[in-house]
Amino acid sequence: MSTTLTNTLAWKSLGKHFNEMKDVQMKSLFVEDGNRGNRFKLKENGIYFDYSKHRITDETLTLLFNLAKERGVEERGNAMFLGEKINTTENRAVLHTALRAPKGSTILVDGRNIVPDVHAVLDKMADFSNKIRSGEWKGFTGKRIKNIINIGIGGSDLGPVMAYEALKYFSARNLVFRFVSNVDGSDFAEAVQGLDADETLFIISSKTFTTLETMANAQTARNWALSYLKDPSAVARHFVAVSTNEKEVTKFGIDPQNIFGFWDWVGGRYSMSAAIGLSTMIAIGSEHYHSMLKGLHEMDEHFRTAPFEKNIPVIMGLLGLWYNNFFGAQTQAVFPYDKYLHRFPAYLQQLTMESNGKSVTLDGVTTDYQTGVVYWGEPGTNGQHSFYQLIHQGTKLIPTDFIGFKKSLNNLPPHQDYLIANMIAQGEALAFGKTADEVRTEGVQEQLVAHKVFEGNRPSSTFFLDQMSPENLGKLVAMYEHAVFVQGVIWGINPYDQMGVELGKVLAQNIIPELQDTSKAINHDSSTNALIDFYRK
Ligand code: G6Q
Repeated sequence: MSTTLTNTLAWKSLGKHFNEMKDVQMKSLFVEDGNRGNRFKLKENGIYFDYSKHRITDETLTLLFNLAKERGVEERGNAMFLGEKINTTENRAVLHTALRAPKGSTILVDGRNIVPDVHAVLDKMADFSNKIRSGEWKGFTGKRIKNIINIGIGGSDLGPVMAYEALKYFSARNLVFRFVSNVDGSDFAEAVQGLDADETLFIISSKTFTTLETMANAQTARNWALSYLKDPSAVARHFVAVSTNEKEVTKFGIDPQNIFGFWDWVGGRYSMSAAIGLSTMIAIGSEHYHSMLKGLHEMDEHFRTAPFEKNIPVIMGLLGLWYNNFFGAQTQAVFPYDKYLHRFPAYLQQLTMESNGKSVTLDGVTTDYQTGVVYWGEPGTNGQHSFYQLIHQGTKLIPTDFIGFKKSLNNLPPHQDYLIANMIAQGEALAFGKTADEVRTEGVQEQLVAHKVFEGNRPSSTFFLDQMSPENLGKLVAMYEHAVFVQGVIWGINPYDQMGVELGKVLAQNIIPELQDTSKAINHDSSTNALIDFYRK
């Protein structure tokens, strides 16, 4: 990349345009164009995407699209889909999109078509899932499996948890699913409460099979199971692994037949549609799982082929960048108005922040501009009764994504009307607020008027879908994945490595022996030394 981002023509034009836009009120934009709510919306791929409540005009969008062009978003996207090694710091292809490529398609990595490999694993997962769901798979004592515990962390946990919760409605209700991620022993202790080892299956999900937390939990699970089942050969009936490290998995005692593999071209946080989704498939069955893959693939195709003007992830990514880099917004809120999506914001935190939380470009230069924003959120309407106050009347600008469904999976009138009315009302209130005059006409005492004014002009997007389903979940996930990609390309950073996670891991390894052996000399800074000393005593 020869020109730095801030030297591009498009960036400079956006800077000038920002000066014209920074005080423009959305209210005026809606008055000037009575059709704005229809013009700034897309209905693509079963998603109604309303982006009219943003501080943008047609010119803003044109300039943002120019920026995307000048930074090579399309070319880089093609390179990703074709399996070029765009994760340059790790010299890897980035092909989570291949995980949902239809049977029969061709994607080459180092000259090998990887699509048949992907489908072989999917078939193996389906076979295993069917056996667990039907009771054909028996535990060591001959009982059927009733409990499934996924042990994994980060990308090997957040996707499976989120997807299980999101698709619980479609899950086999005779099976219990629990997830252990934290190295805090309480996580494991609580997960096995009330369960019998001879009815429990552990899925050890770890790409590397070396992660401290997962290995500690896997070992504890092994001890827990064997304290009841006694015979080490029971491990083969109660433990399976999802990993790329066959050697370490086998050492652990897991039958090589029961390893579900994936590849180095799938990043952890992009792996929920790889074999890391095994718990999801056991929960919802292979057919529903394939519907989820279909949804992911449809969004991949939309992103790959739609022109920028009609491309949901492109517009999302650009809007985020507009607020982050020009308005100085620090965070982005995501509020799903659907209880099943309650872990979606947590999932997105990793996807977005681990991907774009970088301050060095692909060329190794420190950026002179802001990159990844802080993602956060909770399901609506709960958030409305807590932190929404700050978004409405606080001093920070917080662009917000609302996600809702027309139909509830649980038809209990009038709940859905109440839920969706609230979602729509929040976007309206954020954009248009309430003026002092409007407050006065309500007869509010003069000394309280200022307190009851809502400034408005606070941006939001609304994503409206038909109903929560495996396919729609797939679409939502891929939509955010590609929006992250768009931003990463424009910022010129690598969304696919995570060097920042490494340092803490290394330092913890140094401190573990110092906690365990109190005679060891400690040579850290005075704060770290004192903390270690406090724990030792
Ligand atoms: C994700 C990260 C990270 C990773 C975990 C677990 O993109 O790389 O969250 O998923 O550290 O790693 P393992 O699957 O190797 O245990």
